[in-house]
Amino acid sequence: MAQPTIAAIATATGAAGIGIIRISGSEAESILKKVFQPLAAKEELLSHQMYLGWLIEENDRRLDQILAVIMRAPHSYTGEDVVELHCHGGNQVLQNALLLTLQQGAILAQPGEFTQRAFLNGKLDLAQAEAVIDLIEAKSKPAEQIAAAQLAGLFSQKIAAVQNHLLDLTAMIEADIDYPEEEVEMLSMPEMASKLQDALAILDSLLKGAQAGRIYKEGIQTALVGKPNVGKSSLLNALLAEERALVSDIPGTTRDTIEEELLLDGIPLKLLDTAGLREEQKADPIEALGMKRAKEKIAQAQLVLWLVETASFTAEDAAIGAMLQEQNRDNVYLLLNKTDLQTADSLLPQLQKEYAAWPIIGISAKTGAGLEQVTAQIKKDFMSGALQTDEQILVANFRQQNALQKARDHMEDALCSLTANQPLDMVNIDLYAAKQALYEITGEDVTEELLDAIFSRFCLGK
Ligand SMILES: Nc1nc2c(ncn2[C@@H]2O[C@H](COP(=O)(O)OP(=O)(O)OP(=O)(O)O)[C@@H](O)[C@H]2O)c(=O)[nH]1
Ligand SMILES: [Mg+2]
Repeated sequence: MAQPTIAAIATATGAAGIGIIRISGSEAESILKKVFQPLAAKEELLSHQMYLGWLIEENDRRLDQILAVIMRAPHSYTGEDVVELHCHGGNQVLQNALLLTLQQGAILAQPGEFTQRAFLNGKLDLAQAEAVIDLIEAKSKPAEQIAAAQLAGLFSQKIAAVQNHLLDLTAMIEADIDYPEEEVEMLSMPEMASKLQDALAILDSLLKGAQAGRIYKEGIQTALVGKPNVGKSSLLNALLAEERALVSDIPGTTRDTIEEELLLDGIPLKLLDTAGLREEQKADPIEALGMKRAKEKIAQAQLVLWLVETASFTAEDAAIGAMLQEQNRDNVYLLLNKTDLQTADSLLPQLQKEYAAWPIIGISAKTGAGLEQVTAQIKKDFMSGALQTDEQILVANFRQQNALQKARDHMEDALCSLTANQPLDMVNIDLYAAKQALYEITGEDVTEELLDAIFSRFCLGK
C-alpha cells in the first residue's frame, strides 16, 4: 500500500537566508507542479536539477521566488520521490509554503519520518539512521566524528564482520546436525573456537570505546558540592573561564542549582553548581529549598566534586562526606580548595584515611592551581581504555552498547560450551541468540515500538 506523501519545514525556525520545505512520497511531483512555476517553461523537470521559479498560490499569486528540485525514486534520501523547495528563510514564507503543499494533498510529517522511511526503504540501516540524529545533536567535535563515522557505515561494517563469522559457524553446525550421514566439511573444535574469538575481539574493541563514546555524546553529569563559602561557584566560573555564577564571601550565596555545559580538554561536562549544604536550622527557608534540590541532584550525578577548605574543616564538612559515603558512590573527588591561602599539611593524613576510596586533590579556584590534575583524573576514570588506543570510537548510544553486550555474553557462552565439548546444538543456541542481538543494532530484527521510540527523538523535517 502506498504511503501518504509527507511534507515538513526541514530547516530551523527563525529568520535565515533560506529555508527548505521537504516533500516525500508518490504525490511529491504532482504537488510540485501545482505550487511551482519555473521561470523558463519546462516540459518536464529533470531529476536532481535545481530550477529557479515562483512559488504560487492557486490564484497564481506569487508568494516567493524559490529554487526547487525533484529527486526521483529511488535516488533520494527516503527512497521515494523527494521534492525540496528552497524558499527565503522567513517563518511566514515557510508557513505559507508548507500550507500550500498540505492543501495540495501532502500530510504533515511526524518527527523523524523522512529518516524512518529511508530506513524502511533500505537506504540506511538502523545504526546509520540513529547516527543522523546524533550528528544533528553533536555538541563536541569527537561526538560529531563518532556520528559521522557511524553514518558512513563503519560501525555497521564491524557488525557485519561479526555476523559473517557467526553465520559461517551456524551454517556449518546446522548442516552437521541436519545431515549427520553426509560428510559435511567441518572445522575442528579449536578452529571454530578461534573463529569465535576473532568475532569476540571485534565486539570487545567496540565495547571498549562505547563508554567514552557515550560521554562524548552526553557529557558527564558533574555536581559541585560542599558547605557554604568553600568556593563551589568560584570553581564553576574558573572551569568555564567566565563569571557565570555569583560569588561572594557571604555563605549561602547560591540558592538554586546552576547548570552549565563545558568542554574540559575535549571532554564534555554538564557541571552543576549547587547550594552550599549546612545544618538546616542555620539556613533560611529559601536556602533550605536549595539544599533539598542540591541533594537530589547529587544523587543523580555521575561525578561529584566535593569541595572543602582545609583551614576550616568542620563537622558540617564531615556530615557531607558521610552523606556521600552513604550513597556508596565511587566517583567522588575531594578537592581541597583555596590552596593559595592555606596548605592541607596537618589535616591531609586524616582525610586520606577517612576517604581512602576517593582521589584528593589540592586546588585553587582563584589561581587555577590543581585544575589540570582534576582534568587528568577525569580522563583516567571516565575515558580509560578508549584513550589508550588510536582506535576509532564507533558506539555512542546506550541501546547499541546494550545489544553489543548481549551479543558478547551469548558468544562467550557459546565459546564455553564449545571448548567444554558440549553438543553442537547447545553452542548453536547461543550463536543464534548473539546473531539476534546484533540484528537489533542494524534493525533487521526490531519491534515497531522500538522504531517509534527511536524516530520520535528526531526533529521535524528530518
Ligand atoms: N583565596 C581564595 N578565595 C577563594 C577561592 N575560591 C573561592 N574563594 C572565595 O571564597 C568566597 C566564597 O566563594 P563562592 O564561590 O561564592 O563559594 P560557594 O561555595 O559557591 O558558596 P555558597 O554559594 O554560599 O554555597 C568568595 O569570597 C571567593 O572569592 C580560592 O581558591 N582562593
Ligand atoms: Mg555558590
